[in-house]
Amino acid sequence: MTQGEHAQNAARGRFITLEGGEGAGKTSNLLAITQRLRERGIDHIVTREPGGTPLAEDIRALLLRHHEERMCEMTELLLIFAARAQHLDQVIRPALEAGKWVVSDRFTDATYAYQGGGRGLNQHTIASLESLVQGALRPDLTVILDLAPLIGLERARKRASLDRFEQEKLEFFDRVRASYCERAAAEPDRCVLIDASRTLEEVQRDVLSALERVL
Ligand code: T5A
Repeated sequence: MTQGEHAQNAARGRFITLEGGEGAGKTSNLLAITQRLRERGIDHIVTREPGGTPLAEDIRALLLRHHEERMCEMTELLLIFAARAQHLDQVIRPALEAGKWVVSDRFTDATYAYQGGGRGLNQHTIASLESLVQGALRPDLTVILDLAPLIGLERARKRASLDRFEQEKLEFFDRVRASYCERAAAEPDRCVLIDASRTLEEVQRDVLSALERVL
């Protein structure tokens, strides 16, 4: 790396993502992260996927809504990456380049878990789109909340009516979970797997300890 690239890298904000199955507690734990960043005086933005910009939120609505026509797996995958391209262009890259930290509720690990593990799409296809849309950009830290799907879906069910993904069969979510665990094991420097079946306080304590890796 040249001196200029070192300086550019040092000035760039950090990119943190939260992942996990349905109702694993991403949104609840995101609050703990942003509170800690505020306490440390770190300028940051909070965003989510699919979504994060008005156009990408429209794509999110299309993805989560029930349709009479079956959405084929490839359409779903391309819509997710279309939303991501918009999100990266409008929100994530500009923030990181301005030195802000970005905390995102889900990112591409969700695509590997849901479209790869859950839907059974080829990992190489996902990896090609990841390179095409993101270039070399990857999160600096990914916190994966691990929870038995039955518990997560029960939590999600209590909170709101179930969307198109949440109505999948339990086996789908078992594959999603297994895929997240595989990713955590394959990339231990970036990913931290946290047992989300405990109390929110216990989970938050581990999430904040994982955050120390990048602080
Ligand atoms: N998707 C997304 C893909 O298929 N591919 C992709 O590439 C991407 C990016 C929407 C869907 O999109 C799919 C996956 C999703 O199905 P979403 O809205 O982020 O993504 O996903 P959801 O899992 O639906 O988000 P939820 O808001 O339902 O779940 P969270 O954020 O994980 O959970 P949270 O914090 O809202 O908590 C749920 C409930 O549990 C309680 C909370 O108070 C809340 O009521 N709770 C706890 N209760 C007890 N103990 C704890 N430790 C608790 N933690 C939270």
